[in-house]
Amino acid sequence: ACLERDAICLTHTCIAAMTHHSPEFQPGNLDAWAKAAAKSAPGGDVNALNWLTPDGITVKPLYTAADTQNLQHTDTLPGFEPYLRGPQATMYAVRPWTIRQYAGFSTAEESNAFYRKALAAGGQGVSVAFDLATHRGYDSDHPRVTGDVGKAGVAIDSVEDMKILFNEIPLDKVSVSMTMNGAVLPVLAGYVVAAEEQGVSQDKLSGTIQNDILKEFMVRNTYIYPPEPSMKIIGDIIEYTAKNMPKFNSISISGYHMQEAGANQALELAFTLADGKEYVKTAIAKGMDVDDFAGRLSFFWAIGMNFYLEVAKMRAARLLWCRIMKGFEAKKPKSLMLRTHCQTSGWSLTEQDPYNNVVRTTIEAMAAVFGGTQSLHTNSFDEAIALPTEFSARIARNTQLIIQEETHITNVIDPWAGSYMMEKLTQDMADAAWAIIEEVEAMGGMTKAVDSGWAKLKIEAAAAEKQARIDSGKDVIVGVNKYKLKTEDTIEARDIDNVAVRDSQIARLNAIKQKRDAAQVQQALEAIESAAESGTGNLLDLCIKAVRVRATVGEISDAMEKSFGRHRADTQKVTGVYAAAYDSAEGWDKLKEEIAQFATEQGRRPRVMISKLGQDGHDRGAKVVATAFADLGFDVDMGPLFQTPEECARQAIENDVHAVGVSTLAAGHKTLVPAIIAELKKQGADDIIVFVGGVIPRQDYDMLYEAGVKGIYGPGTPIPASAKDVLEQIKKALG
Ligand code: MLC
Ligand code: 5AD
Repeated sequence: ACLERDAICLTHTCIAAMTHHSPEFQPGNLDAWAKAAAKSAPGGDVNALNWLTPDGITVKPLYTAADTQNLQHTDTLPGFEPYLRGPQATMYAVRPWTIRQYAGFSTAEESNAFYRKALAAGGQGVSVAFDLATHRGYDSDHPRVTGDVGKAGVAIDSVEDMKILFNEIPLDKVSVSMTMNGAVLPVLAGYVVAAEEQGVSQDKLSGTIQNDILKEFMVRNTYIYPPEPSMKIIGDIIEYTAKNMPKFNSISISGYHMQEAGANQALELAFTLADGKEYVKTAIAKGMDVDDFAGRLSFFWAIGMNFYLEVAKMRAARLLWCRIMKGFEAKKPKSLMLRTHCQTSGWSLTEQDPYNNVVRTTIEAMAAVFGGTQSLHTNSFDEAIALPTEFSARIARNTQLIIQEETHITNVIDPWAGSYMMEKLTQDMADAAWAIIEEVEAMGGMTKAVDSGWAKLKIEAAAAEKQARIDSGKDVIVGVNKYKLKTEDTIEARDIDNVAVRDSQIARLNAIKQKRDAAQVQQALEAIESAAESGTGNLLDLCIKAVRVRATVGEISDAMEKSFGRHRADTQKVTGVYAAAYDSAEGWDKLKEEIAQFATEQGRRPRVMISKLGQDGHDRGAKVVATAFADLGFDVDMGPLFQTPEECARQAIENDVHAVGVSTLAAGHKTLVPAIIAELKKQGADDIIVFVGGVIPRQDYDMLYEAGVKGIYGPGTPIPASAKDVLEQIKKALG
């Protein structure tokens, strides 16, 4: 009788009651429910209510005890193997996660002031964002980084900058995360020496260095050296920290950037754990005992809008890592438990109607917390526009404080446990990821999967599919492809005076170079160079010595580059994926026809070069645009990463393109875009038009148009719309 009433009846209590009392509703006998549900299901088919996720997992409208009958993990406890329910026995009931907001911009002084204010206002840990020049091992005076210094993070050239960065932040008490992968040695060394000069010894330092190079080759792209020497560096860091810095996490194995680049949750989970396996193998190959270092390996997930799957992913991650580490014969509990940081998804946030982002971030933060994170960054609502202002950073931080201190969510450990759905999805997610891990294993491990470009292409294909689903309205984003505002208010955005930062950094660099003992610096750099060459000696140890005598980030990086070389990536791109997933033929076919017609009239297809300028390695957008434009019929060249405006102009001219499209996500546009236009002119090709896409505050549009830009396509622009506009602009330029 109960089942003939409405859906509200199907609450957990009701189902539980029915399971006990109603013979027609045994877990094994769902026919009665299916019949009742079919009455209101589309086409009378309950299966039509299933959702097949991008991970290939079927999420059903109803889960019952039948779904959890054969699961093995369901009666485990937190703080015990396989740690699925959390690494600590008490979790947040005793100590909530660390509120650790990632931040850094312009100078060390400004960033230090920001950290201190944040700590005073409820922040609990520090997390440093470095500028792209630092990431890539260039001092601020290097000609390749003119547009990047101080932009996407703080500029650090030497230990003097580091000392200012951590001024009055007691490094024996406050744990510090540093997101650094390329120039990981000089930066970690700088932190160690800054602490030393603050009176804090290495054994007291607690924190985390990202130090995860494999994902850089796949997605984040702030590598310096080729894979092999990069892995050697990681081995040296694990070795040194295990010996001298027992409280310091030697690595933060990151899936975050994979999801940001387009990966679904199963891919993110699988590739990240597979990366973890490679690092374990690297350290073991150095002769280390697994239990001497594994307890300080940590992880990092992105948490997007796919609420249930994100919670399931985090639970599955702990289950699988325990399984993997047992495979390495790890014995200590700390070696078997996966501890993680999470960051809400930047990609999920929109430029349009930006206060909606507060809501999105709250939902994502809840998923991270229900998933049992150890540390969390919540993004600011102006994410898709610029780096956070004081105001937006406060709201982001308060989102976590409110969850911690107002909701009582922290009182219960792993509260989703026992949910039929959550337990089943946890298993489904674990199975989906494990299948990918086995596929990677069959290829010879993640280093091989990365080297061959396979892993990167898998993520790029997922990104192109996702974009096509959004552009054709299948995936809804409120305020972007549905419920759009007629007019958008502009909001205040942080602006960084890149020229002033660069000038002050150069002045400080020059002062340091005058004061230091040049012979000592030379000697220390030579020691690094010869260790890099011979493969003997611990590079972190040598870098710490060099930093003490005031060698700079750029000099130390150069010393190693001499024998390691600088990595150059192939630019492969996927094809056909966007078109296949784009589900709205109307405008698409018409545009394809127009492009074909252009080719007939002009004797060749419209040719565009998609470019990344400066040190900005975020290439998801560029790759998605390139593949979609190609699917539409454009002839597309993909410029290599890290071009200078001059190199980009030269390549555009050599390839005889009609247009250059600059993709910019790291705030370098005000310097780099006018520079490419000037270079094209200088090299006699001002007939090549320039358009720009990416994260660009509205406030900057006018100056870009005045500089000669023909089109600006912010986040959320459907690709067919930008493609049509580019085609029109090319036609106009051709007269
Ligand atoms: C915690 N503790 C408990 C407890 N909860 N003890 C008893 N009972 C409980 N319930 C103990 C822990 O064991 C630990 O001690 C100490 O308290 C601190 O807790 P933690 O849980 O380890 O937290 P934390 O120190 O914050 O470390 C979290 C971490 C770490 C392990 C995930 O690696 C970390 O902070 N990562 C942050 C990474 C980050 O911010 N990255 C930013 C990337 S941004 P003990 O002694 O056991 O250690 C980015 C963007 C870009 O990458 O630019 O692309
Ligand atoms: N300060 C604060 N947050 C930053 N992010 C990147 N750089 C900074 C910075 N300097 C955040 C954004 C981005 C993610 C990678 O990290 O949310 O999406």
